[in-house]
Amino acid sequence: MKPYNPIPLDFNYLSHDEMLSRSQQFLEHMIKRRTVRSYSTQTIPEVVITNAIKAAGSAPSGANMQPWHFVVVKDRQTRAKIRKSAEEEEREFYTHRASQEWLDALAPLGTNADKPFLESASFLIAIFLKKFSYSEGSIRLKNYYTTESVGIACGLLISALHYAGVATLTHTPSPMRFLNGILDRPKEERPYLLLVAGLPSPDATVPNISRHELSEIMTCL
Ligand code: IYR
Repeated sequence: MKPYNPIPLDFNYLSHDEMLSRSQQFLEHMIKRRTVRSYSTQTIPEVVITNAIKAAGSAPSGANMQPWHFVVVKDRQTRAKIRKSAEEEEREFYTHRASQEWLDALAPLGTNADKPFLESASFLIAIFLKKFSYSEGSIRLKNYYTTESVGIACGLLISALHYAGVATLTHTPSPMRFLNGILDRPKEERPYLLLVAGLPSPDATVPNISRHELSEIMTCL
C-alpha cells in the first residue's frame, strides 16, 4: 500500500470582486453551449482535443483510480463503421425499443435514427468506463464510483471543448458494445459515451428549448 504523502496545495485565492467577475463570465459562456447536430467538415487542431482530454483526466475520481479511457477517432473508415453500427441500433430504438413516452420526450429535439454527424464532424471521442485498473504487478484492482467519476470527467471534457470553441454532441447509442469491437478496447471497459466534436455547419440550427429556472433546480437552506 502506498503511504499518504501530502504536498503543499497550489491554490489561487481570489478577491471577491475577481470571483464575481469570473463566475459571471463563466456563466455567460457556459449557457451558450448547445448540443450541435450539424457539423462542417472544417478541421480543428488535434492538440485542442488532447488538451481537453488532459483537462477531463484531471477530474476527481473514486480513490483516484481515474477509471476512464478516451479514444479519439479521426480515421474515416473507422467512423463509417461506427456510424453504420450506431444507426442500426438507433433504428431499432426509434422503431421498437423506445416507449411512446420516450419518443414523445424526444420529439422537441428533432432526433432520429440518422447520425451523419458521426462521419462529418472532425472528431469522435469514445469514452470508456473501466470497472478495474491494473497495478504494476498486473494485479486487478477494483475501481470505485466509476459512473460518477466518468460522468464528471465527461462534464469537464465538454466544458473544455466548449471553452476552446469546439461544439459537441453527446451521443449514446444503446447498446453501444459494438464500440469495443470497432475500437479494439477490452471487454471489461464499458462504452460510456460517444462524444462528437467539431465546428458547427454555418447553417446549423438548434431546437428552441429552455433551461429550468434557478428556483426549480436549487434549494437554499
Ligand atoms: N440515443 C438516441 C435517442 C436519444 C435519447 C436521448 I435520452 C436523447 O437526449 C437524445 C437522443 C439518439 O441518439 O438519437
